[in-house]
Amino acid sequence: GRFQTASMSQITAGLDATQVQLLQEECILIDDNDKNIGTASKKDCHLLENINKGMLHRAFSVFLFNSSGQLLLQQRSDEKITFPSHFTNSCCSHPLNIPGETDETRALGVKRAAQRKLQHELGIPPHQVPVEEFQYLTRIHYQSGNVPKDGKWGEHEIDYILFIQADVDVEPNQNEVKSYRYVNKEQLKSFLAGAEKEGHLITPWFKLIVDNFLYKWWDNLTDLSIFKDHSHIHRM
Ligand code: DMA
Ligand code: MN
Repeated sequence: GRFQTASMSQITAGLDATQVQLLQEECILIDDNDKNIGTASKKDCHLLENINKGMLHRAFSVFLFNSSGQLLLQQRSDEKITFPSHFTNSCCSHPLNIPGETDETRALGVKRAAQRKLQHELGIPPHQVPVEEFQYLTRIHYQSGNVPKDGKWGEHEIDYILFIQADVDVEPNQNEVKSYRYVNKEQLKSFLAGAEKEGHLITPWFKLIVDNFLYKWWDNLTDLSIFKDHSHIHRM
């Protein structure tokens, strides 16, 4: 076939065993229009060798706000294979090729995956983030090599942006999450402005979303309907 199927344990030598296990997850392969065209392992989807040949998968990014309107930021664990130790939005991952998560009706598949990963990464009980409470804003198509640059791993996704406002109990899974904090707009702006000087790494997709969309959406948490765009995929 067109893509490499990675099987050599050499590729994952020295990486965290738990994170290597998760590379076996089955992601959803898509074309440029987000049409489901098959499946591939999380490992194959994130190898630059495949990405450089056009392999593209479906993903989501959750922005969780508490009832005071503060955004939950997470710092990825040092064990993550892609973008370790980076600060980013509340939770990101992929809908999997499993019953329920391939469902494209009202983006139900990605919403179910979001609920699953909020529990896995942050210990948030699913009943505190009901699937019907997620608001699907739009989709972003982007690509990035890993940081720190390892020449092996990267991202190439169409990313569903999901907002949810809920007061939740957070108990981080330390293999996934190094730290978390809630920030208001001013705190996020000063955190990002000082990040380079302070040595804080920020994920590329979070930067893109902040620079292009976040604040205008954040200003309208109580009525996001006019911002929802389910037809256009933003190429970034
Ligand atoms: C992948 O997130 C999704 C985006 C939008 C970058 P991730 O690397 O946190 O996925 P996972 O938690 O499944 O490793
Ligand atoms: Mn991905």
